[in-house]
Amino acid sequence: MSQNVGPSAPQAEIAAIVGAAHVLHDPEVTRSYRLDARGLFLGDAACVVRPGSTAETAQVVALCAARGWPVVPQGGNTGMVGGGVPMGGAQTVILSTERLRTIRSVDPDEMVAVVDAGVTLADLQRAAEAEGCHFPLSLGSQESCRIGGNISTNAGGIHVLRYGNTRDLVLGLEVVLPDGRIWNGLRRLRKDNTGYALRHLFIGAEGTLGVVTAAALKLFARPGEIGTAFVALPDPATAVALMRGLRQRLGESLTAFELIPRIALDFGIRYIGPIREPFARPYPWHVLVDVTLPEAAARLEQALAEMVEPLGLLDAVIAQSEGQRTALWHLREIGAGGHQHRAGAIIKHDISVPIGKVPTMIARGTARVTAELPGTRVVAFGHLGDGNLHYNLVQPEGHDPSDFRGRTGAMNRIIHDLVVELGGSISAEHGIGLLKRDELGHYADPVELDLMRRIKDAIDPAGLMNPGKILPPA
Ligand code: FAD
Ligand code: 2HG
Ligand code: ZN
Repeated sequence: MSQNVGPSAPQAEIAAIVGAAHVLHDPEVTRSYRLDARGLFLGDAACVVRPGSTAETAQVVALCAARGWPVVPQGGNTGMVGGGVPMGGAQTVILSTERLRTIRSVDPDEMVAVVDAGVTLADLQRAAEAEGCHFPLSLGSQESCRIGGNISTNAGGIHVLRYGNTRDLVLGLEVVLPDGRIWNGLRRLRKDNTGYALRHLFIGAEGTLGVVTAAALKLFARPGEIGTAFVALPDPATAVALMRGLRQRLGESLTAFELIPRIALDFGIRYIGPIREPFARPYPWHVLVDVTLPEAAARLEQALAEMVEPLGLLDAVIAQSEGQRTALWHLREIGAGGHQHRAGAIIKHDISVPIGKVPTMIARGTARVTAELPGTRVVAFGHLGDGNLHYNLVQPEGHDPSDFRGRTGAMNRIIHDLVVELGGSISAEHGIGLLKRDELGHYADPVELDLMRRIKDAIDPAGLMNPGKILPPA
């Protein structure tokens, strides 16, 4: 990386705005900001700036606009698609929101929280709890990811089934635009039909249209009694039938419905450590279910008992205490994708299909990728309740990792073609960033891509805001 230290280097002028202590430019120090969470991309940047307020953020962005320096907004840098990696060259300024950490208000009457973009998701959850409320967004990365990042990726997680995506939780935004102006759209209204809903442009924009500096977010009543079950199943089709059966019996009380195959648990056991097995023998598929309603555990047990025979459920455990709930959710954590790369090279997909097509997606996708390369291990897990699978492909045992990585394009084509065939999406919750930019170019409807480019040009005509992300070069 080139170290940019001349008098006109970005860090010198930016330090005059935020103070030298809040501008990092030693390449060793900035490395963790220039490298994405998966270690796939390492970018180049002049400095990392950490403004302490919206006003400072606006001044920094205005200066960058005047000088022609690209700006890359960054929150917790936990994104899965390289969206926060600087790709604009050596003059790029990474704008970290880590000092924008004020919880401006939590109002239990309005059920609205107004927070700075750099507040971590877990801190917001705790602040809501402290006022007797609930902020339902829940992700494995919640101690590190920040609200501005959640909004900019339209993050999903385990509670979308009941509460929706981040998009559904945002009432208003404050955004520093690429020219440095502040758009104060920090409304807290449940009803507001005054023209285009501009906030939705910035939600999921992955930092390409401006820097989100604050948000007004919906809060909910604290969930009452939660019932949790871990159910063993012969196949994914039974999981889909189980969800329908639970809905019919327990209405809208389903809050989580996560699919966990045995292979995901086996990777967890191998790389994280032994677990207390919930069943006497291994089963091929499981779902982890949460329902929120009075007498939750008893009603969940009753509903499952009614379905054991007709659906052919293999076994089930129902948590009888908070400790047992935590133990069951630990199975989801160890079944997640964070350590699967330790088995060798991994090609990840984050796809969604209509829920009824999930069994076909798993069966047909597995047949096609193993025909392409026998022994490829498919780890399809995740948010089945939303039709969202993390369709991770782990290299065959003993295979050359670089050969497997070299097949990324071919494997992407197989999985994403199938997704499109089934009416799904090639990015369900992680976004496009850099990793899936060319896939978007391949699959997006040309009219949709054209509209996206026009929006980008209208809001960021100089193309300085997170260049190189989402939109493939024209
Ligand atoms: P960053 O990684 O810093 O940035 C992500 C993108 O948003 C970048 O393009 C960046 O430029 C932009 N951005 C960040 N802040 C701003 C801002 N203030 N204004 C404008 N643009 C901004 N994701 C899910 O959806 N569901 C999951 O269940 C889930 N689980 C995860 C589990 C683990 C263990 C990990 C490591 C990640 C997981 N993720 C999940 C992915 C990730 O945590 C989310 O995408 C999260 O929303 C990113 O937030 P962040 O603050 O880390 O954003
Ligand atoms: C999850 O749901 C995350 O656990 C991460 O979205 C998925 O690591 C993955 O593949
Ligand atoms: Zn996920």
